[in-house]
Amino acid sequence: MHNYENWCIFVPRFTDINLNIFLYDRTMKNILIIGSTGQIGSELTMKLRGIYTGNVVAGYIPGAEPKGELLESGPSEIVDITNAAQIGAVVDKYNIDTIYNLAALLSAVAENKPQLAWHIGIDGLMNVLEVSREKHCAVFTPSSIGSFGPNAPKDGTPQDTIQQPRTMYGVTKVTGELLSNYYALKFGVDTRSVRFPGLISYVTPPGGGTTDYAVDIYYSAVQGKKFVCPIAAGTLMDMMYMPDALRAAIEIMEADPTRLEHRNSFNIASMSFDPECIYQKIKEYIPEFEMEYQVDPLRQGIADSWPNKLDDTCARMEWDWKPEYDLDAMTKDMIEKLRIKFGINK
Ligand code: AKB
Repeated sequence: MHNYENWCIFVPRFTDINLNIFLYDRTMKNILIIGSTGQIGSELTMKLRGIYTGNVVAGYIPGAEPKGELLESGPSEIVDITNAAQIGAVVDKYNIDTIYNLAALLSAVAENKPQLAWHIGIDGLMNVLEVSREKHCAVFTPSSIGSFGPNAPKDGTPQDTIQQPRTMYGVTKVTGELLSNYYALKFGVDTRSVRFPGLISYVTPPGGGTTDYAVDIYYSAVQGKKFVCPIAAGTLMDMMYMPDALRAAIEIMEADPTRLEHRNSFNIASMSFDPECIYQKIKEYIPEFEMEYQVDPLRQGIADSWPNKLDDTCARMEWDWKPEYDLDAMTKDMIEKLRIKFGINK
């Protein structure tokens, strides 16, 4: 069933030659999500399936198979990002026009496996871009606050500034931004991206990120456990609630290309806090909650090299980006949803 609010008139560019006006359905897209069972992918795939009427294909690797609703609500296929032929075959089979490339190792894991991080992040991206060049797909590849290094301005980090990360994660993110821009300029591939902050969600836990503490802290609080924080008090980082992040990923791909002065990648922001601040916020809802610090030198080193807070003015100007959740609204929702998840009545 089509929702006619989503239909729009498409006027071909050369109207003097061909005066036909086509009606086309903006919700008709065939989408492949690479890494569909990860922290972002598991929720983004479901959200895309709720919006688009075409095939929304959940790409996964063996060992990370989709389950439950994710498996049952649409097609899924094995898609290893390091295998270009496999990506191409799935694109052909489902007539894919848009690829969400979510395959990556998060920052702390990437520091321990730098070669694999490059292989997935860059060799994999190259495969996605080549398939997209040949088969005319639009591509979303997330970047991160980790694409900045210690010599970028820490507060109000601008959209366009020095990007010299000292982590392999950051190196792959900056390289990915440049490579994606190159494919847009050189080959006209419709590549777009946002720089995600730490993402917080009650659905699928992250694995191996520097910002993961801001998810883990809610799990401990709701389950009545003392939280051991691996990040030092006073360490500010940008964070975002998953519903805002999912909306950003979809809105940037729907944005009017004639308004975009940037493509890869846009700063987006919604809240910035340190461990003490989120701890105090949770205590407003769970007063008995306790936390102690055992700083992890690897994660702390990475966090110290990242910005405190990004300036997202360009995203606001070029595609009307606007977050909906602040720390208080997120905390309320996280606690409510995790209590339901764990069957805790309060
Ligand atoms: C990580 O901590 O590695 C990620 C990120 C901020 O990109 N969550």
